[in-house]
Amino acid sequence: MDRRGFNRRVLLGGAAVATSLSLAPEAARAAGPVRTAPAGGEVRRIRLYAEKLPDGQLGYGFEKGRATVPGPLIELNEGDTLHVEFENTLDTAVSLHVHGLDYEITSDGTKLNKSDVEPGGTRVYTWRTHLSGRRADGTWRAGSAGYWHYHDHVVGTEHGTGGIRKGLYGAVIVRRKGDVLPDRTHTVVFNDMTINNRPAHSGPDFEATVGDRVEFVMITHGEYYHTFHLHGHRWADNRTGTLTGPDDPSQVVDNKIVGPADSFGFQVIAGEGVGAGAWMYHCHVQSHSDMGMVGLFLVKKPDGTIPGYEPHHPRTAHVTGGDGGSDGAAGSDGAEKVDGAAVAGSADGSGGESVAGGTGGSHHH
Ligand SMILES: [Cu+2]
Repeated sequence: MDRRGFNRRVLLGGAAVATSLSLAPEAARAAGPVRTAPAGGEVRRIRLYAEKLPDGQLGYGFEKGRATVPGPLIELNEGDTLHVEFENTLDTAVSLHVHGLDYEITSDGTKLNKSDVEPGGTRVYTWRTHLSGRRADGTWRAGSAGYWHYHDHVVGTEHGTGGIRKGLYGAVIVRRKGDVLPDRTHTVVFNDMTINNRPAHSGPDFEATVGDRVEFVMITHGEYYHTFHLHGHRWADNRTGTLTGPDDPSQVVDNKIVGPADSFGFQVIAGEGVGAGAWMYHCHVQSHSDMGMVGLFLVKKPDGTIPGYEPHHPRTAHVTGGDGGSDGAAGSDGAEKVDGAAVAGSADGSGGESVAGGTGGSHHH
């Protein structure tokens, strides 16, 4: 059963109990069994397109005409191999370069070794992942699990400066067997002075209901250093963002400094211990937040309301046309599952439509 559906059922059945507690009701809601990542080892194949968007930005998408900024989320399990059948629909050469995963030089995605793709051309990029283990010399080799990302390395300059600036980037998550799976995942990219290439002061905003297990992948690109801060929620500064036990020495933070090409991720229980609300997230470099590097984590009560939140807040009045959010609702925020549970597409911040099908991430406007 869909975990979201399961949660809702638990919530409805247990509402009387939950509201009789002085503790936040979400505690009861989050207490259900968690889903965890399976062992990897599969070989998967997806298509990916580089496209020009109507507003002049550039994006990656799983289907023609469906490109988004950020590009779709790609999820793997440690041990998986992914063949990306990549097509360039642009009028300029473009590429696909990934961080953190294993690839041969022919899948590097750079001009240097001619692993880019000319206009109209195609190329298969192959990414592999591996489990952690001991080398023959006794030293420890890290596994591939982590919050990683992909981007163009060709447009504009030999480093893809122009492509990244215009939106050619996306998140990759490699999970280890047993990692807790979220109800949904959002990609947040601080790119120069924007979030997900959106206009200043226009989010993206992300919706959740109290008790949802929400995952954020945070990536930084461009020219500047930023600090990512989320109100009302904290995470562990380690691989998963989650403590492994009471003695886990990881620092618990609600703010993290990030620079170009950094990436990290974490999961929170929406509103845990603090309840529903329009929780800000923003760059905490003061001038950057003042210039509009701010979005909202809209945590709703089970009845759909958000205390103290005016959906037509002037903050969203800056949004004009095309990319959604002008009604105060979150941008398209589903981490829709396609191809089984392996690859998820998200259209965070683009206001694009959701990919249909699958069992995860039901859209809930
Ligand atoms: Cu900043």
